[in-house]
Amino acid sequence: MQVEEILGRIARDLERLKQFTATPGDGCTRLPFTKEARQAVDFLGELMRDAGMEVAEDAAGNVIGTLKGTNPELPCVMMGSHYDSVINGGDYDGIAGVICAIEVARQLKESGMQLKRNFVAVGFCDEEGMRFGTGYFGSGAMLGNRDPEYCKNFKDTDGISIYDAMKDYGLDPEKIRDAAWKKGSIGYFLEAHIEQGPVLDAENIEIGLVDCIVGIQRYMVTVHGRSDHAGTTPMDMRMDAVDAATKVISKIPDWAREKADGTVATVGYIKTTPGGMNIVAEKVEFTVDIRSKNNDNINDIAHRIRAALDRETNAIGGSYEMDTKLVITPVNLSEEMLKIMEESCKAHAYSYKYLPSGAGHDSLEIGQVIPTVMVFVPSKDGRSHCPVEFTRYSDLAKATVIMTELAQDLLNRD
Ligand code: HGY
Ligand code: MN
Ligand code: MN
Repeated sequence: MQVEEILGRIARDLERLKQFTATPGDGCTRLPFTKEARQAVDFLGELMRDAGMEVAEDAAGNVIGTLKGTNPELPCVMMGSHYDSVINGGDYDGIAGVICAIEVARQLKESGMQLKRNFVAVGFCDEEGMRFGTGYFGSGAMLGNRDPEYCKNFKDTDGISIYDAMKDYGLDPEKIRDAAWKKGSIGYFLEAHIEQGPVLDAENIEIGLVDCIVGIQRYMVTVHGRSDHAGTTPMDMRMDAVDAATKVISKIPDWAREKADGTVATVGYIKTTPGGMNIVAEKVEFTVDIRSKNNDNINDIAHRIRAALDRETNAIGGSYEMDTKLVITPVNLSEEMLKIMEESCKAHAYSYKYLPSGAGHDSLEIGQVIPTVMVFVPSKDGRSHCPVEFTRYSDLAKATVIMTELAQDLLNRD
């Protein structure tokens, strides 16, 4: 199969998937357990069936296609990514990796090669955590790390819990544990993904071989003060939640910069209540997202945030909560599988580079317990999580070629 033909099918499928968004004309918004998610899952199921796969949707909302091997009792080779997106995001983040997995299945089928192990292509539900502030829901459920209590604990900004959103979508959250695979039944996990950063594009490199993925901690902080009249309340009588919160928020980026090793920290969401121009704010809610290859750095910044919140809320006579949304440690990916793909790159004369991932992925969750590998393709100007996100179909096709060769190697191991 020529790269051009692979490119054509990837382009056809991704162009169709671009239509499944809640914000047409303003990027991709495909949140979990929504109409757009249902449209994408149904279409992915169709593609998997057309590729000769047995298709199922599991109790977490993942869509799973299986190409049967001769020894299905052997641990499978799984490949996939997520079909959900951020709000007003791009058309390639996650979903391109799901399409690459289905294209690998087509390659395997068309090669006529007898496969010992099952090849499993997966579209994961809610990797982003955009709607409920969490992350890795589908891949976490597949590992047995999600239960009905978890589903009740997290709510979206409309106050709808994962639990209720699943019921509205047609899933039974009480059965979420059914999504878990038996320990040892997944032998290897592969993921193709856009880089979402500037490195490959700036250096004109076609393939990124990802050697590690940063750890992440996410928090929702709520600072409580007291609402008062903005004009008549003297400054030393105020319990201004914005005064306290901003003194903490303004320090967070510098605490990350001080690490000087690629550690990052972001406050992406801030909300004041009641939010009136002439009212001293009684409440501020803000998110924190801390990432590093060095887990001690993440813990240190989280600790410094807590200490600053103690200090600044005491100073106004207020209080705070710092709710943990996600804690996941950094992961090193499989050197053996990376080496096999490095040889493929050389054989096909694809330019390549080893690099870390500053973005989390389903591989971050799965790589904690299963041999995992990721391949990046360039993101134009390094832009992602925005409507201008762009990746060439030809780069996705090249990633598919080397991942098919890796899959063929793994699928025939005893
Ligand atoms: O946030 C991330 O790193 C990824 O895009 N979920
Ligand atoms: Mn992603
Ligand atoms: Mn993303």
